[in-house]
Order: sequence, then structure tokens, then C-alpha cells
Amino acid sequence: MEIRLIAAERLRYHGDSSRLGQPLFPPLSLMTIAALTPEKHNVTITDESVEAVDFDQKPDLVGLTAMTAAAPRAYQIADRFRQQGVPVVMGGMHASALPDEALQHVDSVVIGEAEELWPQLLADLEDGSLQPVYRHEEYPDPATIPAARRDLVDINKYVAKYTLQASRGCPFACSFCTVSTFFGRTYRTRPIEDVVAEAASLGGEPLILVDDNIMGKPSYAERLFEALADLKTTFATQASTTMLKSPELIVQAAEAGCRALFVGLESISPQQLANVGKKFNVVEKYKELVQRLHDNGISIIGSFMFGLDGDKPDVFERTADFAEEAQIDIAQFSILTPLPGTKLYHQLQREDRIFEDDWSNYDGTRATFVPQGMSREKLDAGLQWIYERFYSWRSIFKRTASRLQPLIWTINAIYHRRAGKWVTEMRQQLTTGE
Ligand code: B12
Ligand code: SF4
Repeated sequence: MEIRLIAAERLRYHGDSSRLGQPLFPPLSLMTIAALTPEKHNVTITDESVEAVDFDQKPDLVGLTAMTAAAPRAYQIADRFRQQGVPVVMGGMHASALPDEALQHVDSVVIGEAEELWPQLLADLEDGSLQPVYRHEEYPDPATIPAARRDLVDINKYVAKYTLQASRGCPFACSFCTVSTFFGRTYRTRPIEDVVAEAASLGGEPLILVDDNIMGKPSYAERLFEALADLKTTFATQASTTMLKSPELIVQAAEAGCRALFVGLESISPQQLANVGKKFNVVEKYKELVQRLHDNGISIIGSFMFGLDGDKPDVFERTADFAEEAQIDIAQFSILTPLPGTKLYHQLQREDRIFEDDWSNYDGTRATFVPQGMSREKLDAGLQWIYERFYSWRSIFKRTASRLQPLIWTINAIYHRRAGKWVTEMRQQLTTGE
């Protein structure tokens, strides 16, 4: 069979990828699914963030992936292929959370991880017995995760070319996070030899480990870091603030080549953190965490969210002051978003506070529910304000001058150029044409 795997991009970027900037990473989901496909089939990958979908060629099967914000575009693609008689299958976080919605546009939905389900689905399709829903009884054994088919994408089109994964899931269950819903709070780790073999095949290039919490199981992280250290490569990944409980792991991460960590700091208010199930973030320890990372040559990309119950209009200025004092290298700011399937989504639905029904707007750049402590307008304006303030030259200098890190400077400078403009663009009227 000719199988076309497609990663849908958000509608507002569709047809004008220059507004997106250079996409960050190639789609690991589709490169993994391609690797799970029996060799007798011919697979191609189209990532809409770098290229247009060719609707003139009719494959035997289209496999779609989309995060929630890109789901409306995925449905457009599905509708178009199905009008031409091409069967369409969808998987990923959004379709797994809302399979009935997806089934209005596609022939079949894969709920959860594809490792065992995808080969079964292909065999059923060949037999003429494609099922509407594929769902695993148990979470797949991480030893069955194959090395990704990177040969099917043009990696030069991406900022970071080599992504891979060592673990799936996270031991925590923050109320806004899809990870704990999707992976059911399991934390499963790939055999270290598999991860190292895959990493070693990438020629020593910098890596992105897309794990949600690389230090979720300290004993595994320790062994993984030891093994990665031998490769003499560098990498960036994600970890929770709980890493501070095992400071030696931070040292080992640095020795293994870790140069940047994305950390969900989320809020500087303990009560707000408790409201979203993230009590384990100890605000008084944030500065110590940043200091320890810096002492070990690791930059921090801190993520903060606004619009949590209890947040008042002064939250933006207080957070900006704090992030500057703490010398956060790079920050991602977003508006709390009730992604489907999460505890937050169910809570806000019960409270009848969700007003946005267009998934395209679920990308963290605008209010989608009625906030408690300020108006929607103030929340939206606050996000723009904090991007401009945090990426002002004054703030960049204050945060980064004491550590001469050319890459961090460059990233801050890019944000400086784009910050305010970026938020405005993100909120522009959606382009719905094809
Ligand atoms: C890397 C990443 C990104 C990259 C994506 C790069 C890329 N081209 O893929 C970047 C940085 C661009 C990004 C952006 C965003 N992200 Co993101 N991202 C991730 C992250 C950390 C890893 C994804 C990954 O590669 N996983 C590895 C692969 C192998 O796993 P997988 O995708 O789940 O695929 C498996 C299954 O889902 C299934 N499957 C998936 N697709 C398909 C398709 C078919 C046909 C089949 C059969 C099966 C199948 O099979 C795969 C193998 O088992 C996840 C967290 C996570 N754990 O997934 C968040 C995550 C997916 N992101 C999230 C969010 C919210 C965003 C943003 C909105 C953030 C923002 N504020 O800007 C944007 C939206 C971008 C968009 N286009 O819509 C949420 C999504 C929730 C949701 N409901 O959609 C997550 C879950 C994080 C979280 N904590 O909640 N992200
Ligand atoms: S710690 Fe991070 S990945 Fe884990 S549940 Fe919370 S937000 Fe999600």
C-alpha cells in the first residue's frame, strides 16, 4: 500500500509558514509510525509546518496526527481525502481524547500509543475489515518503540534536527496537562541500550529528548546519563522542579551533555499551583533550582501560565520581576488552556466557564474560559505585555549578562524582535481557506 502520514498544522499558519518561523522539530510521532510500518508498504511523511499537502495524489491510506490546536485543520484534510475515496486514520493526543468527534471526519481512530495497534490496523485494512476504533488494553512495552525513520523528512528544514524519546509519561498529574490523561500516570522507560543506539546513530549532533520528565525515575535517569556521557553529545530536554530533590542528578545530566532544560514553573503563587495539582513545585526553591542549573552549565527554559484561579491583574508584573531576578534564560508564557480530556477541562466545563469552542484557539495564546480574577481582555493583554517586558533589551541584559551564552543571547534577541508581534499574529483572524 501507499501510505501517506500527515502532521496537520494550525489553520492560522496554513498557507503561510513564514509566519510560523522555522519549525522547531520534525514530527517524531509520524517518524515512529513509519518505523512501525511493515516494509512491504511504501510510506511518506508530509509535515504541514514545512510543506503543503498534495491532494492530487491519492494514496491507499492517509494517517493523520494533530495536537488539539491543529485538529480543525486535520479534519479539513481528512474530509478532502475521504471525498476522493481515500480512507483516513487519525491518532495522537486530540483524537485520543475525543474519538467520537474525530470519527465524524475519519474512518478510524487510534486511541493511545501506536506500537501494537498500527500493524494490526494495516492488516485489517488489507483484509477489508478496518475497525472504527483501535485501543490498547495495556500500555505498550517501551522496548517495542522503534528507532524513528528520519530518512523520510528533510531534517534541514528544522531548528533542532534530531529528536528522540527515552521515556513516556510522567509520575505527576497536573490538572491542565494532557500527558497524565494520555499515559494514565504511567512512567515507562525504553531500554537504555535502545536509546543510546538511536542517539549514537545521529552522528554526535545535538539532540532533543522530547520526554515529558526525563528525571521522572531518578534511578533510570542516572543510568541513562551515564550512558549518554560516553557519546560526547549535547542535548536539551524537559524535567520537573522535583529534580532539586536529587541535586546529584543535575550534575550527572550536565556531565552527560545536557545544556538546556525546559521546566514547568507555571506560577509563583503556591495557592495557584495547588489549584492546578502542582503543589510539588516549591516556589521558594525556584531561585535555588535556577542557580544549580546555571552552576552546572545548564540553561533553563521556564514555562509560566496565567489565568489560574487566584491570578489577579498584577500577576504579570510580579512574574516578570521574579523571572528577571531568578535569571531565567528563556521563558515560555501562556494562558492556561483547558485541553480536552484533562481534569481542568472537566472542572471548567462543570463550572460552565468554557466559552471557546474552536480548537484552533487552544494554543495558549488567548483566553478560552472565563477567568476568575480578571477580565478576558486583561488576561489576553497581560500575555502580550509580559512577552514584551521579558524580551526587552533591559530584561535580557539583566537576566543573561552574567553568563556569556551566545546561543541564549541569540534566542533572546529573536524573541525580542518577534515578541509583541508574535502574540498579535497568533491572535489574528484565522485563515480557513486551503
Ligand atoms: C515535541 C512537542 C511539541 C513540538 C512538536 C514538534 C512536532 N513536529 O511534533 C512543538 C514544540 C512544536 C510543540 C508545540 C505545541 N505543543 Co507540544 N508537545 C511536544 C511533546 C513534548 C512531545 C511530542 C512527541 O514528539 N512525542 C513523541 C511521539 C512518539 O509520541 P506521540 O506524538 O504521542 O505519538 C504516539 C501516539 O500519540 C500515537 N500517534 C500520534 N499520532 C498518530 C497518528 C496516527 C495515524 C497513529 C496511528 C498514531 C498516532 O502513536 C505515536 C507512537 O506511539 C508533547 C508531550 C507528549 N508527551 O506528547 C507536547 C504536547 C503534545 N504539546 C502540547 C501543546 C499544548 C503544544 C502547543 C499548543 C504549545 C504552545 N503553547 O504553543 C503547541 C501546538 C503546536 C501545534 N502544531 O498544534 C500538549 C498537547 C495537548 C493536546 N491536547 O494537543 C502536549 C501533550 C504537552 C502537554 N504537557 O500537555 N509541541
Ligand atoms: S509535571 Fe509536567 S508533564 Fe508531568 S503532569 Fe505536570 S505538567 Fe504534565
